[in-house]
Amino acid sequence: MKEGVDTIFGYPGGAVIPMYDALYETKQIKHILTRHEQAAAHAADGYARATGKVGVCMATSGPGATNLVTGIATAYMDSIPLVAFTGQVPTHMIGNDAFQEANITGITYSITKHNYLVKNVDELPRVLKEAFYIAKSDRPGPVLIDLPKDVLVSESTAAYPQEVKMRSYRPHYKGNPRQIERAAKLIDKSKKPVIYAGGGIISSGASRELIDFAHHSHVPVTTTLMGLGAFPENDSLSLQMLGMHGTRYANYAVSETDLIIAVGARFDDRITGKISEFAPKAAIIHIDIDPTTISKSVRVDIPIVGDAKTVLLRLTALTKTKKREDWFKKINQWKEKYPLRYEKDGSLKPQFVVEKIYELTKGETIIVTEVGQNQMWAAQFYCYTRPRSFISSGGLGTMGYGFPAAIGAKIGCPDKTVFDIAGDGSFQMNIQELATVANYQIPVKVAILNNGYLGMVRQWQQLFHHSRYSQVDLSRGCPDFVKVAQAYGVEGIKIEKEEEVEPALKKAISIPGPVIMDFRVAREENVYPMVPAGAPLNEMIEERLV
Ligand SMILES: Cc1ncc(C[n+]2csc(CCOP(=O)(O)OP(=O)(O)O)c2C)c(N)n1
Repeated sequence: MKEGVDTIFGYPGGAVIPMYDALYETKQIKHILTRHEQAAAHAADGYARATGKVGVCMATSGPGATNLVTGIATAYMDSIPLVAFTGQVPTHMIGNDAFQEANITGITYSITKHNYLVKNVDELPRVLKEAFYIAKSDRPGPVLIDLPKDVLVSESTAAYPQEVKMRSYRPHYKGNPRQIERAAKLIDKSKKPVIYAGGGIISSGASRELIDFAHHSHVPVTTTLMGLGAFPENDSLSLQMLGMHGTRYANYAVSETDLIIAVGARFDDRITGKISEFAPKAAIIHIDIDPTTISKSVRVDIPIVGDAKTVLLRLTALTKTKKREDWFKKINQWKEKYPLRYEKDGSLKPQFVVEKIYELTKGETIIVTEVGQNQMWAAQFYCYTRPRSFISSGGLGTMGYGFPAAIGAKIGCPDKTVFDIAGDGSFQMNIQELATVANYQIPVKVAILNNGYLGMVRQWQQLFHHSRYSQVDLSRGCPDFVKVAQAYGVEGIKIEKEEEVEPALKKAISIPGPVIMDFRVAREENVYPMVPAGAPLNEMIEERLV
């Protein structure tokens, strides 16, 4: 309560009964009982991404704790602020292979920003204060607090600290002024600059500053998957997403640019393509709050360790206004020649479904995705204009993330329409959460782009393994999703033709409760453009070329 927590997503068990006992009478904190601990972690993560607050989840010792692991790793890879509470066997039994004992601090060592095993109840107030501070400050991330049962039932008079005192943890927010001046000079000199913006813009709350800087200095902006929404995609300066399934014009611009201004992005391999040929003509300015990301995979000319918001404000003040007409002429030619597109052949295309969702939901909507082709189509064919409007597992690529994360997003933002754009494979990974949406009547709208395949894997097998479709056909054994939804008391709609899409979506939006939509889409549709793994960014393949 002292940290402003209003919701905990969790699942009880023996070791955390004292925590659940305390929750029994608490009115200030709502507990959402998921049907799997993995879903509790993803829901807390979705809540954090949608609201900007710290997400909180809780599980019992042993299997409860290990079930959180995928969710914690997902949050870690995408720098999402999370505090995970786990129960632990009593302190005197730790190390004895006690019933439901797992060394969860050891297991999560490499996927948490920090973790604690609390052995004395008097440490608890300090640990709690630190955990929330560490989770949300600097480069955010998950923090785990392991609580042995005897500690949970002990009493303490230790006061809750007013502030955090940690000598070894001092985030740098301002950025080195001399480096910022050098960067400004380079930007003024550049003829063909590109801003490459990542999720750091969103966690720093720096969208406004990014828009102002880009317009002031007249620089085109491409974002990563994590950065979608950080810069409005309907802005004339937007190149939309870059990388493996980015737009042709973003990838061409990055391959041609003489200056990359990377902000809150980490040069992930899905962005750079063949690293030795990434942005071959460019100098690189890298602005990031985390010094360990700098020059990690790509050589950087001007590193600036600092908060995106603060540094962008300074850069706007220090740079001149420019036109860069030739550069934009070229970019606009690419945009005209190579728009995102798909073949319309009368069948129900997944891209069409995403376009329709956009048409009907622009505005106060949050799009959450699963992983695979559905995720890429959701990224490509919906136009994101606001931060925190696109929620997806980027770094870890966790199938099963979307549905529970959508639950968390909706709990955090009850006034927004929340869609989970899903694949049939991913949805089945946390399908049990139908019980959670039914129980609390959480009005999440799930649009399953049902191709009966593990579509993204099938696409790779088709393109790079001579169409040898090995273990990707989900059509046999696929349940009737409408009937499954109905079995949980949730509304289900099946859509098989283009003309049914709009009425179905309108109906789903108008229904006050949760809805599952089963879109039977063209089975072998592929995501294009595509940079094959290990190829340079400007070597994209498209349908008509393969
Ligand atoms: C937990 C997990 N297991 C395996 C994978 C590997 N993987 C990536 S995409 C994909 C296929 C996803 O299929 P589906 O959810 O049906 O979506 P589609 O690609 O068809 O849209 C798989 C298996 C993964 N990302 N996550």
